[in-house]
Amino acid sequence: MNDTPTALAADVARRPVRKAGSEASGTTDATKLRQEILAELTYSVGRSPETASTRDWFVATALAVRDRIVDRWLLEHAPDHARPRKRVYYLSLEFLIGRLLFDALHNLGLTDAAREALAGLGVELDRVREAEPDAALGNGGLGRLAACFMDSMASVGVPAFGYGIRYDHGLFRQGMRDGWQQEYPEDWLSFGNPWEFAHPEIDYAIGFGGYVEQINSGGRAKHVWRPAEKVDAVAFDIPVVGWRGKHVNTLRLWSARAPDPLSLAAFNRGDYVGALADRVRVESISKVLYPSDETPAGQELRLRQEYFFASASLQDLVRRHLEEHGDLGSLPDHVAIQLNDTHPAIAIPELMRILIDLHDVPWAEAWLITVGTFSYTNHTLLPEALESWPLPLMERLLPRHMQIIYMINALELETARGKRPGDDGLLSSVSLIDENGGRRVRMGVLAFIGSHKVNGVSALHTDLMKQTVFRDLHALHPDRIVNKTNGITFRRWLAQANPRLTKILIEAVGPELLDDPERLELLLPMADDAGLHDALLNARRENKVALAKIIAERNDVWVDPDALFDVQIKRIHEYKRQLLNILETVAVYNAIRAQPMRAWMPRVKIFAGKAAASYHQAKLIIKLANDVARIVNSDPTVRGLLKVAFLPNYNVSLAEAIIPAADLSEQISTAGTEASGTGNMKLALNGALTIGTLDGANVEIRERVGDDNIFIFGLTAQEVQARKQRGFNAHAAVEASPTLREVLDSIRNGVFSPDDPSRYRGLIDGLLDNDVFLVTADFDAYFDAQRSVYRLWRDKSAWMSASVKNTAQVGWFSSDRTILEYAKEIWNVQPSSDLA
Ligand code: 26V
Repeated sequence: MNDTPTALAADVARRPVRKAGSEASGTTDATKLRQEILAELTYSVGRSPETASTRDWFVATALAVRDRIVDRWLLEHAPDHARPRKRVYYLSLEFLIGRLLFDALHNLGLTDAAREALAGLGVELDRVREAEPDAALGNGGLGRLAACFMDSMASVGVPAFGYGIRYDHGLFRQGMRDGWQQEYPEDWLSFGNPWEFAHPEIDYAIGFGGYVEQINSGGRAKHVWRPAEKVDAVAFDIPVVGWRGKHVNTLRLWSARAPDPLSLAAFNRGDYVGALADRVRVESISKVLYPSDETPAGQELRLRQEYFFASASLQDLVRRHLEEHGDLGSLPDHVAIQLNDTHPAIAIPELMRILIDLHDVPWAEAWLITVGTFSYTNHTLLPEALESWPLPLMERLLPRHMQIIYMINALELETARGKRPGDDGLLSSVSLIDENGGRRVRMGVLAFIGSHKVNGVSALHTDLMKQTVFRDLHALHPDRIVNKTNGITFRRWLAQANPRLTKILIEAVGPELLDDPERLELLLPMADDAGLHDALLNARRENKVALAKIIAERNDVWVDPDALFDVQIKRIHEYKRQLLNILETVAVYNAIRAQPMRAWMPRVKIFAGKAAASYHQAKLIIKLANDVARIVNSDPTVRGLLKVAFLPNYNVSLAEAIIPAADLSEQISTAGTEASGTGNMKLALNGALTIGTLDGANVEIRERVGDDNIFIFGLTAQEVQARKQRGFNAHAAVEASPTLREVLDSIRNGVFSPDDPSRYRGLIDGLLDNDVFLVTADFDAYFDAQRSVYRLWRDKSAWMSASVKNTAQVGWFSSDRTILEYAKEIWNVQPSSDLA
C-alpha cells in the first residue's frame, strides 16, 4: 500500500473505519490506528491531511483513541451488566485534569503506536500533545487530587462516577506585566472538547428560592417546596480509562441551561438584550470556576454552583439506584458518596429532602440512610477557608433545606446534651449555626455530622483536625475521623511526565513497576551504583535542558542546566512561605556581592504559581520574586552563578515539565498549615530532594526516605502553636540574625525596586509587626538547611544516592494505595483488582 497521506486518505475513504469494534480494541497496531485517525480527520473534523492544522490532528487522534475506550465503557454501564457492584460517587467542585491525550494513550498502551501512526503522516506526536488545552477546572491541590483519584479508581477497578461542573472557563490564565500578575480569562472549550459526550437528554431541573408549603397527606404533614426559579442541569460525560484499559469510569460534568432560550415577549418588543437577560443570568452558574480566595466565599453565585451540582448529581444517582434496586432503603449498600471538602455538603440536606419529601421516608430512617451513604474529606484547617453561609442567603435560596438543617441541628444538639449535660461551650461549638457576628450555617459541621467517616489528608493533618477545628465533634463521635494520606497517580507523574527516568527504572526493577510502584524499593541495593547514577544524571540533564529552553522562551533568561535547580511550584500563599525562599535568595545574592570571587556554586531558583486575583499580599510576593529576578539576573558581579525565574501561568502541563528537571523541592510551609501537599510527593518520586518543614505529608515522606535523605528544618506544629501563644516577636528574631536583618533592610530600602523604592516597605514592616506565618522565626534554620543542601550537592555521588533513595521509597504515595484505603475503610467497596 502506498503510505503517503493522500493515498491513505483515499484508501480510508473507500473503507472508512468509523468505530473500533471489539476486534480492534486493544490492538497496538500503528497502521490500523493511522487509518482510524485519518477516518476521524476526514469524517469528524472535516479536513484533509494536507490542510489539517496541529489542532485538527489532535482532535482526530483524540477521537480515534476515544473510540477505543467506548466499547468497554458501554459494556461496564450496560443495564443488564450482571449485578452492579457498589459504586462510588466522588462529588467535587474541582477536577484539575490537565491534558488527557497521553493519559489515554498510556493507559491503553498506545503511545508508541500513536507516535508511529502519526509519524507516517508526517506529524509529530509531541507537537500534537501540545495542541491540547489544559483542562484547568480546579484551583490547586484539592482539584488535582480529584483528578488523580479518578485515574486510580479506574485503575484499581472501583466503579465510580466523578461529579462536577463543566465550567466554560477554568482557572484564569496568568500573565505578567512588569512583574505583576495579570488575570486573563481561560477558554479551554473554544475549539470544542473531543473527549466529552454531550447528553442533552440527561437533564434535571434544579430549583432555587420560592417557599415551602405544608400540606396534609393522608393525615400526615408533608412539605412541598415550590421554587421560584428553575435551572436545567445538562450532563457532559468524559470517559476515564484506567491502567491497561481494564476499566472505564465516568466523569460527569453538569452545565447550566435556562429552561427557556429567550423571552419572546421582550424580543417582540424590540428589547433584544432583555430577551436574553434571564438566560444569561441562569447560565452564569456554570460559566466560571470560582477562584479560591483569601476571603471566605461570600457570594451567592458560589452557593448556587454548590447546590446546582449537588442536586443534579443526587437526582442522577437516586434515579440510577431506583432503576437498579427499586427502593431507597438499600442506598448505603450500593452507593458511597464522597464529599471533596465542604463544597458539596449541601448534598446532605438535599438527600434528606429527596427521601422525606419525595419518597415519604420517615426522618429517622432517612437520617440513617444519609449518614450511611456520605463521607467527607477535609483539606484545610485555615480558619478563613472554612465555609459558612449567611442564614438570610440560605433561607432565601434554599428555604426547605434550611428547615431540614434546623431539624438536624436540633437533634444533634439534643444528643450532645445527653452525652455532656450542662456543657454549653460544647453545644455552641458543635452547633450547625454560628451565632458569632451574623448568624451563619457552618458547612464543616454539616459535612461532619451527616457523614459516617470524616478524613484528613495526612497523618499530622488528621491529628490536628482532632485537636482543633473538630475537637468537640470528635469527642462526640470518636470513631468518625480517620486518616487517608494523599497520593498521586504514578502514571501521569512518573511514566508520562518523565519517560527518561521511567525507562531507567524499568530497566533496573522490571516492567512490573508500572503495576506495583512499591517495587521501586528494589532500587535500594543499587543506591550507590555509579552506573545507575550516570544514567540518572544523563536523564535529569536532558530534562533540565528542556526546562532551560522553556525558561529562555518564556522569561528570556538563560540558565545553566548544570546548576542546582531549586524549585517551588504551588499556589502563592503566605502560609506556603514563598517569601521565606525569596529572603534566602536575597541572602545568597548579598553574600555573592560581598565576596564575588569565592567559588559559588551555580544555582537556579525557580518559582511558579498563581495568586488569587484579590489576594494583594500574594500578588506583591510575585512582584518581589520578579523584581529580585531582574536585579540578580542582570548583576555582572553574580556572573550567572545565581539565577531566579518566576515562570508564568503555572498549570498541570508546566508542572509536568518542571518536576522531572528539579533537584531540590521546596516544601517550607509554616508547620501545621499545609494539610498534605502532593507536589512534595511528585518531586520526591522524580528524584528531587526535599527541603521542608515537618508539615503535612512531609512528615510521612521523611519517615519513608529517612532523615539523611531529606532536609528538615524549623519549628514543629507544636512549637508554632506554643510560640504564637506566648506572643511571637519578629523584631527580636531579626535582631538575633544579622543575615536576615541585612536582607530585610535591602528589600525595605528599595534595592530591588529602584523605580519605586517604597514598594516593599509595607510588606517588610508588616512582617516585623505581625509575622503570622513565622517567616522570621524559621529564617536562620532555613538558611542553615540550604547550606547543608549545597554541601551535599558538591558530592555528586552522595547526592545521587540520596536521590535514588527518595525515588525508591515513595512508592507508598501512589494514589492507587490511597484509593484502596478509602475503598476498604470508608466506602466498603470491593475493587476489582481484589476480586478473584
Ligand atoms: C477554598 C475556597 C474558598 C473560596 C471559594 C473557592 C475555594 C476553593 C478551594 C478552597 C480551599 C482549597 C483547599 C485545598 O486545596 N487544600 C489542599 O488540598 C490538597 C489535597 O488534599 C492538599 O495536598 C493541600 O495541602 C491543601 O492545601
